[in-house]
Amino acid sequence: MKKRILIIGACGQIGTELTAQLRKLYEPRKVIASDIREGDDDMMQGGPFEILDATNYDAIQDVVIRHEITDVYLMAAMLSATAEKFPMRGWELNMTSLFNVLNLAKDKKIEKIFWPSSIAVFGPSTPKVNTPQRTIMEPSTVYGISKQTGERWCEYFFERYGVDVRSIRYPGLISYKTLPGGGTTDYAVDIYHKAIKHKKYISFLNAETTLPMMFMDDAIRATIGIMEASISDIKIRSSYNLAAMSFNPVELAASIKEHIPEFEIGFEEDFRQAIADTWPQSIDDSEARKDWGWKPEFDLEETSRIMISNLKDE
Ligand code: AKB
Repeated sequence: MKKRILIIGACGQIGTELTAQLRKLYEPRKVIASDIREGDDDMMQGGPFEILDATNYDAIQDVVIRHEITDVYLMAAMLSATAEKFPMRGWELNMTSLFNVLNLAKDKKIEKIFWPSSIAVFGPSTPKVNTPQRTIMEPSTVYGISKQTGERWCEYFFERYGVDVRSIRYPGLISYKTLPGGGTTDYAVDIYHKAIKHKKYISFLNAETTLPMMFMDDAIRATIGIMEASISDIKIRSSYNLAAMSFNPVELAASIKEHIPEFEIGFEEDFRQAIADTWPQSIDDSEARKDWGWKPEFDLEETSRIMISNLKDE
């Protein structure tokens, strides 16, 4: 098979698991991982690896040509909480990296792009419950603005130049294998680690903050699923809504207590509360289900069971 894959940002929360899964599905020598710094032993020994700065067009082009890359998964990004601290750096990384891969595809150097968007594209004026695919979008965070702008550019490059770019709006992602970095939904991973270590967690989001979330295996399946879907099934070229479950910190704590009865949660809001307050509580993902057969497999109960049993063994 001619397909040769490049993952940019392979050592991050999603990139690590995505790379491992792609190396399982395809010949590992045809799955090239890359990041700004080296990854762990599995990453470095599981297949080819390149040090790559996602904002450097020439460097990406060089890797693409040398490895005869057809498909790029662009996973490098600055997430919501960090981007609020470094707005211009967040904008620069998130936009320049996207333009780099869009332009490579426009110039026919690659065939297909996956680019992640986020529920952060929505804002305070968006309907919060069962947020539709198409609705009011006035994001108020740097990260959200970069993702919404990115969606517009993806659609533009598809309409104007025929670039085959595919995207999903990730909710908060939960995994026991990798840690998130710099997001607002990070609490939903940290809470499991603290529950096991200290039987206590202080949440930086308040008790009422319901957010859309997903277990990582579902997110990886969706990511590879949309890339494998037939081109005619991809009807939306901005980004697809995607959903699995929604919960607030109290509901998450209750599901942890099923396994660790002594577990307690406390609350100390920080600046991330204001970010979370602008995001939807739940997402209508019917278009993804209809167009390319998306269906989540993991709910909160199953997520907690898997998280706790795996983290306990560490
Ligand atoms: C974040 O919290 O910034 C991310 C996201 C929802 O895109 N996890």
